[in-house]
Amino acid sequence: MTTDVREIADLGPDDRVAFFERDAGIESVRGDVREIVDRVREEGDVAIREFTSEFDGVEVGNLEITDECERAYDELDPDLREAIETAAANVKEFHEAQIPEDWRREFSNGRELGRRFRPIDRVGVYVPGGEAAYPSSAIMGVVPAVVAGVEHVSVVTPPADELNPATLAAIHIAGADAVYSVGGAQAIAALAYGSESITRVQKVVGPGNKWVTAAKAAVRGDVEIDFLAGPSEIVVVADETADPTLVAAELVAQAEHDPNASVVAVTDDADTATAIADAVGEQANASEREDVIRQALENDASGVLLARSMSEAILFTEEYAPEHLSIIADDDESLLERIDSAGSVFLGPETPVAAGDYASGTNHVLPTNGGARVTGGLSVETFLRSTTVQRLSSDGLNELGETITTLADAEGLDAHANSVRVRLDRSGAETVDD
Ligand code: HSO
Ligand code: ZN
Repeated sequence: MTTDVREIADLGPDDRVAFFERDAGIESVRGDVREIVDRVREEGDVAIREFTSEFDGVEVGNLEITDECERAYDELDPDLREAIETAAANVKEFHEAQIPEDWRREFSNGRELGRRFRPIDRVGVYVPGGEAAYPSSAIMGVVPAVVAGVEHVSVVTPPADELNPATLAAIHIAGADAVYSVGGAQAIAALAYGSESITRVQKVVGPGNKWVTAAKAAVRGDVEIDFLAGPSEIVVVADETADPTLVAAELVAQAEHDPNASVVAVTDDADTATAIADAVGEQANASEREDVIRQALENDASGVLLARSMSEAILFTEEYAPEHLSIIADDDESLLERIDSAGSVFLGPETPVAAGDYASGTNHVLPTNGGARVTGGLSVETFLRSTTVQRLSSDGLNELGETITTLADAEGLDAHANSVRVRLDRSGAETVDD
């Protein structure tokens, strides 16, 4: 297969929509998902079993498989077990560094304000199964919740005649409290509303296919969710110093995830662009997943793009707001300074996205479809809530009194104003007039 180089300057309005207004592609299943969610909500386990039989072709016995995860761990190949443990340890270490400190300080005389952070009590993590059964995703979803101190972490993962042992072991290593064999929209509904077998949670996180994503959209409001995550995306920003083979390797790696993945290289050097396009074709042809990769490369939001300058390359990237951004260029740090919208950034030629996908410690559950314009990926904060705390001294209240009563009077809320005046009267401070 071959890939063409296109110039950013030549992109038309349709191209810009394709690149910048990507959507999660959940429209086609929205109606069906609504029905599944409603039935699970009303009928609990009965509906869960029925949908599992219909969609997964499995008659599940026990929905809970927590013990199976421990067994899979015990029986797993030691090298694979060690790799999962190393990855989990690095993810734990990086996420521990994110735990915010509670704080309180005096902002002015007698006006002390602060914030405290506490874990959410019960969360649910979706761990994909089937073709996309990734042990790494179990680590990325569960470890930050455990690090945040969540008391009960439930995992749902689709059933199969033969569950992926590495994924089960990873769920165990990551520290989940309860694991259920249910997938798709029915799993999200079960977490959101609870059933006879499945504990209702307060927040649902994790990546999944379009059924899972549409279900997260459907339950949002009744339960918190992280964000809607679609197929993988990458933009590689490269200058003339970049090795085209490495740039192509990054595109092909994310392309192999999904026929709907979006992969882009953007460079200001025409020869580099051509060499990247050639290398992408060669590497795709040599890949075991050539078919998936080819479809991803044909996606309207994929391509090798030639910019007139690195500034134009950065503007494009910023507008794209990719899930992953790799910068392979001489002055990568100063280019990074100009980027605000990217889920996770990988700097330099020795930093493949696969490092973050698996083992360096950063999280790989990241916003796609431009979500990076408004949010980051999973982190410890995803599993925390914050509370503000304050204490005023009588001096502090005296200082603020008039501001409060003036605003309360303006809002016609006399009791609010009075709650201040009774205190000021009692402390013998100067009376605040109406
Ligand atoms: N790149 C994917 C995550 C992943 N990669 C899992 C390999 N396994 C989405 O960020
Ligand atoms: Zn990946």
